[in-house]
Amino acid sequence: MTTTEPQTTTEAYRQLATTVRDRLADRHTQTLSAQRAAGARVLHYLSTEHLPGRQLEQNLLALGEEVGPTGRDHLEALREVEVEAPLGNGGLARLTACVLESAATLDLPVVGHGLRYDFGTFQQGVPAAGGERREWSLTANPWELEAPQDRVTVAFGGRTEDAGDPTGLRRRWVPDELVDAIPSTMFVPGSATTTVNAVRFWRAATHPGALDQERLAAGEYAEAVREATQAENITRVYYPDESSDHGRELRLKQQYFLVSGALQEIVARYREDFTSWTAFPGAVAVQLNETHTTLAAVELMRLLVDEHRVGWDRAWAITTKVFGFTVHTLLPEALQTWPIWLMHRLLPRHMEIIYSINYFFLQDVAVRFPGDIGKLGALSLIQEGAEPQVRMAHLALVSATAVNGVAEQHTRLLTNGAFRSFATMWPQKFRTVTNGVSPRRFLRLANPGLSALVDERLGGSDWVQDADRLAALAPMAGDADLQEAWRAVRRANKVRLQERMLAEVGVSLNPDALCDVMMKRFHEYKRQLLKALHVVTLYNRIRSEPSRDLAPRTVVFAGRAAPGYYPGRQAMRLVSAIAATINADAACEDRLRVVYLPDYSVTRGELLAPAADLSEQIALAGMEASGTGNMKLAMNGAHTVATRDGANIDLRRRIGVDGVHMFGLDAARANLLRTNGAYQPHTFYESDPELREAMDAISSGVFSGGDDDLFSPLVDRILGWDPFLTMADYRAYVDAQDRIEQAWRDVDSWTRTSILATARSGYFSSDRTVREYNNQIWRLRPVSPQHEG
Ligand code: B1H
Repeated sequence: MTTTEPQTTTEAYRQLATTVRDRLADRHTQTLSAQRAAGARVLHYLSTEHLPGRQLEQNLLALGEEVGPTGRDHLEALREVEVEAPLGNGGLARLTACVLESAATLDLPVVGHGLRYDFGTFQQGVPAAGGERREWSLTANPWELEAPQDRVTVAFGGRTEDAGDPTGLRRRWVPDELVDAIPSTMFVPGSATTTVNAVRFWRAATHPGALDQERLAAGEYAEAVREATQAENITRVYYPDESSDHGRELRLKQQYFLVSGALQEIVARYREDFTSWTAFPGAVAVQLNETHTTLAAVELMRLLVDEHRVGWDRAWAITTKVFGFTVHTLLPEALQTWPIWLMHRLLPRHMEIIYSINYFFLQDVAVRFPGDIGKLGALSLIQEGAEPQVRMAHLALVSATAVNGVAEQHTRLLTNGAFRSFATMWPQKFRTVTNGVSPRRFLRLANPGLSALVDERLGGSDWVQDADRLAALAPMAGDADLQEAWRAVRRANKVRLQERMLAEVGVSLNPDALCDVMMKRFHEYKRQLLKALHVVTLYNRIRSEPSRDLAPRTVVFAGRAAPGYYPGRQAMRLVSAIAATINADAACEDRLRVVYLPDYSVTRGELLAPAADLSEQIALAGMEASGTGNMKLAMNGAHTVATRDGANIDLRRRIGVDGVHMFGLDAARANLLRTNGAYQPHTFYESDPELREAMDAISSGVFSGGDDDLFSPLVDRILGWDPFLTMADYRAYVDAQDRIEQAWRDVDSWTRTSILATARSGYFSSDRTVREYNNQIWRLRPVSPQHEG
């Protein structure tokens, strides 16, 4: 690829990116024509969160640009300039990107839709400072192409009125606020195919009619403009804090803004090709990522019934064939509800439609569960109470043709728990599509050393498109030459990590130490605290017995917490305090190092995954829907220490018991203990000296410069209540870690298991995930565009 004489690396990056993007744009146009010519059904994947990661290398790879050794150096520098789009938080957002990339790789007609925030989620490290948002401005992203010609108008507020429909089901909405939505396209090339799909990121813009002409005429220019441009704030900032009414309102506005932009575009495109509505479900499928995009079903009803005068029953028959709904959580608090007063104010017509959907739905419930009044209240789309709410999950369950959990245990817990009655009513609606991760992103790009070794051993790189082929490594796992080469690559990855850590956090690591990685959002249920207690235990052992034979270990924590989530931020603070104390203690040198790595991102994950010897997946059983970090790390050859939770269970079944070290309570026992009133966390503290010493060290100020107030609330909380059973699982966890340490000392056997983890990770490719979505729900036909790149 040729570029004119660039002045700086940043400029060179931008020039190259722009050239690559334009080529992708051409291929995208060809892809769209081919899909259209084939009359293909198109799936629209709606998600409020996206984490596509850095684009340059991935897109060059997709275009088949050969990067020679000098180009590689050059590329290395250019790659580091790229700031990834911070449009999401964690697994859910990254899963979206993996699914979209796999769909393109499989030549499936899939379009992503998201929100084009100006300010993303970058949040700087140690949380005492409160966190920082970093701007990610439109001009700074060379990967997107704005499409102002595709602008649509989104309405809010106002009232509804009679539209002359005798059934009253069609009405007219008279909104009082109009906002324009402008999509930007980011291209999603498939791997080893010319298919280039796209994500549409919707940005709020001033509606031309919104300027108050009278005020302008009166010379009140500033006021008129300020008011009119207010609307642009809808997509200004990612993830407003929901603790205030104002934040909640903005969040709801964002969600509706996204689905309205997407649905208007979908319906308009459909109308270009079809005159009747009969073909709509055959032409369009929509996947709802979590409850955040549920309003899409209501918006489709509004468009059909009010704007296109389709009768209610027919519109409902169409709507209920279009949507798939993916659930990503088990936490009751994550199942969204919206106060009815807020819905009335912002979306009065949608509220009416929800009432009508609920009316008809509850009639079905009454037939299905005759005489069971309790069922009506339990299943209703409206949750009664002092502040009645719309239950978005129920709305999605009623509207969708298929509902899926993201790992087998997850679906089982949902259908036996929160969604039990729905599963009784519609057993055929429920299924599992186990998550996966892209082997391009997380093995090929993240771990070039291991990829080259795998290529060499397998005689080619077909595994990049067909991860099941990694299985051919399994028979070689005992081969001494391969083991040695495997270790050399892994060590080089740790050296790379070591260099970055030294430069960025000033901590020097021992590349021969066991690299123990916990990378994930900070959340109480994920139990960073349990890991912290283990680290403190190791520290106490070194302090009490300096000559003790301990395998050297580096523990890395990486993750972010929502700005308003106090327990998460406290845990981050504790972890960084522990790191500071241990790293400053000469007794720990070369034996124990702890790092809290700030600014967690996809790019950070790509640095950590290839270096991790041990993957921490220790959420309380029954809490983690699936997890995807578990897959990223195992694919790179990490051993896993895990609870019996989410996809850890699948991981153990596929990878084997040597590679996935299980410990602790299972979901049933954990649930019993949490609910039967018998749990007394302090008894564990009293009966386990190592646990007691660890807790005492934290509360007495060992990690807070003698300040015994800083962390004692945290300690008191887990001693008194401990909702995530940290105390109950501590001993099992520490014992598992001790066994892992023994296993680590047997270098050959450890390496063999590491090779087997990679060899058996093919199932966890998002290509398999997307194939399952397609076979079970979307039913798209692949279209391969036959054209020159
Ligand atoms: C997951 C979320 C999530 N589940 C609410 N739910 C959010 C919920 O902005 N919010 O309000 C944001 C994110 N994220 C994760 O999804 C699960 O915890 C993981 O277990 C799972 O692997 C991942 C992808 O399915």
